[in-house]
This record gives sequence, C-alpha cells and structure tokens, in this order.
Amino acid sequence: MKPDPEDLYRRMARARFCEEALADLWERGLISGEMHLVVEEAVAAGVVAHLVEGDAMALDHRSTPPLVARGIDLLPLFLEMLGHEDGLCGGRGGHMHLFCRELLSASSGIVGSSAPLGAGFAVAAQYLKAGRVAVSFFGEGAFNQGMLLETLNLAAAWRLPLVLVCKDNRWAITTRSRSVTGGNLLRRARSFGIPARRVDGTRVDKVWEAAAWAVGRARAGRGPSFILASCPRMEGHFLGDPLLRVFREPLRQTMEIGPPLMRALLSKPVSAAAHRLPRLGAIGRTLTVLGAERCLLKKDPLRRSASLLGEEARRRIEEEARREVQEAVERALWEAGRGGPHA
Ligand SMILES: Cc1ncc(C[n+]2csc(CCOP(=O)(O)OP(=O)(O)O)c2C)c(N)n1
Ligand SMILES: [Mg+2]
Repeated sequence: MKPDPEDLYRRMARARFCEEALADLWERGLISGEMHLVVEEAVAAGVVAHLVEGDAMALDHRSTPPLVARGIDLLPLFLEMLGHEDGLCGGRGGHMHLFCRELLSASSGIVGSSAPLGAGFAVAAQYLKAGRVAVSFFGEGAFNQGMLLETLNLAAAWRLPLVLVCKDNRWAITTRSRSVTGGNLLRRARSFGIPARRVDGTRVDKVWEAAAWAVGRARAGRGPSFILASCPRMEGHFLGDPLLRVFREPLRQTMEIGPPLMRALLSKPVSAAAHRLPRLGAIGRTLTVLGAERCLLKKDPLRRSASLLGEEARRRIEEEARREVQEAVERALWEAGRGGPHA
C-alpha cells in the first residue's frame, strides 16, 4: 500500500484553512475563550487517512485538525465554535470539548485524558467490533501524566487495538518539556512492551507510513503501538500567546510588557531583588529559546507536503478546500445571526 499524496494534501489543506478561519473568527471576537491552534496537519492527515467507519479517535485540546482531516461536516463544527445550539455539541463544547458520533470521536481539555479515553474506545472495539481500532492523540507534556502511563500498562496487558500518537512540540505552555521529563519517550513506551517508532511530524508521507504500521498491528489484533511525531510549534500555546506576540511585534510588545516588568522589579520588595532577578532571567531565556526555534524551525508541514504534488494539483486542491471552508464559515455566521452574504 502506498500513500495517495493528493488525498493527504486535501486533508491537510482543509484542516489548515479551517484553523485559519477559526483564527480569524477568534480575532474578530466571535469565538469566546481560549483558542488553541495546531499547525500539525501532517500528523492528523497521515494518521486519520488509515481510519475507517467504526474506528474511534480520542483527542486533546487541539482536536479540530484530526476531525477535519477525517472529513467532519464543517457547518456544525463552525456553529459549535460560535456557541450556536445547532453546533456539534449544542454550542456548549467549544473547540476543546467536541464529540462527533459519526466519527466516534471525542476531545477533552484535560491534558492526558485522551489516553484512557482511547483505551475505552479500544476495549469497546475489542469486545464489540473486531478489526476496529482506536487512536489517542496527545502532546509530549501529557506523557508525564499518571493516567497516560496507567493506560500504556493496561493497553499492553490487554493487547488493546490502540494507536498512541504523541505530538512532540517540545513545549507544555511555557515549560520546556525536556526540563520536566525523565528518560526517553520511545524507551518509556517500549518498557511497557509497546513497540514504538519516531517520525518527523512535518512529513505527511512519513507519518502515513508509521501509521500504516501501527493501525495495521491494531487491526490484526497484535496490540497497541506508539508513534512519537516531532512537530515544531509554529504557533504559540494559544492564539494571542504573549510570548509569541513579542516576536510578531517586538517594538509594541516590549513597550507594553517592559513597564510592568520594571515596576515589578522595583516595587516595594515582597521578595528580595535577588529572588526576582533570576525569575526575570528565566523569562528572558524562555523568550530567547522560543525566538531561536521560530527562526530555525520553519518547517511548515503544509508547504513541505506540497512538494509531493504537482503545481496544478496543489492549486486545484487548495482552491477547492478554501471554497469549502469559506462557504461553511459564511453559512455558520448567517445561521448564528452574525452576518455573512446569506443575510
Ligand atoms: C490535567 C491538566 N493539567 C493542566 C492543564 C493545563 N494545560 C493545558 S494545555 C497544557 C500543556 C500540554 O502540553 P502538551 O501535552 O505537550 O500539549 P501542547 O499544548 O504542547 O500541544 C497544560 C499544562 C490541563 N488542561 N489539564
Ligand atoms: Mg507539547
């Protein structure tokens, strides 16, 4: 079996354009709360391309791209983001708590919970639907959660048809994951008796190959597998992330952040300056690392995957995907009474 570059690119383009549309709606104040974007479409598309009806997905706080890449109906998705009662979850879930019955998929903002949730789906598949599998997506930060380690243990002991996909973007909000992680994640999975592979998460063809292996094992009743996909963090933790804003508009942000930082440093000491200075140094170092990563790691997965296609195919697929997303957004805005050309 070989990957179909057009199919994979279509899945990725739909996911990317949906996220761009969500960012736009959020910037316009039409979506309330935090908004976590992903820009990890290669992982989403490469994995979900192997799923069939009856397979399940357990998702984390970055749940939109796997759903979109798998072909979710866009109108109820956007209505959900707008808080409308005709949304996917009656407008009450928002982007972090989505449930889609057709795709047997659920997401949660509780970091790490997609692992036990996926295991639950996998137990159900084992009992009720032989040959069906479950996939859990989670970040490398989540991999330090106890419930995730407990899931690895039971998944191995019960030979669950579960594919565990860890998206390693090296950060958990503002914490460098390396600074709070013991050992090596691949070896950690293997120590439970779970076969594990590392893959470049910006290369959809490579992700597709790793997922073919993992999903194939699960379907054949050979138990769980672990995929560690490295994904540079192209966006901040959430939209409007102040750390990232510093790099987008350095002058304005420095003028905004500088005075309160100086006030904090010079104000009547609650803690001694000797304690504050190192904390300021830590903020500075975090900013430096983030800045260096942004300069060095410009590996946009969509652009990288475009090289697998001819120019004509790329343009055609992007046009179709853009049109589809735009129509869904306009329709959703109209139904939610927020304007759009249907009004
Ligand atoms: C149980 C729990 N603890 C903490 C949080 C706050 N939180 C939200 S996202 C996040 C970082 C997760 O890092 P990672 O799993 O690597 O995912 P990423 O955001 O990098 O994609 C944290 C700590 C949470 N939502 N749930
Ligand atoms: Mg992370």
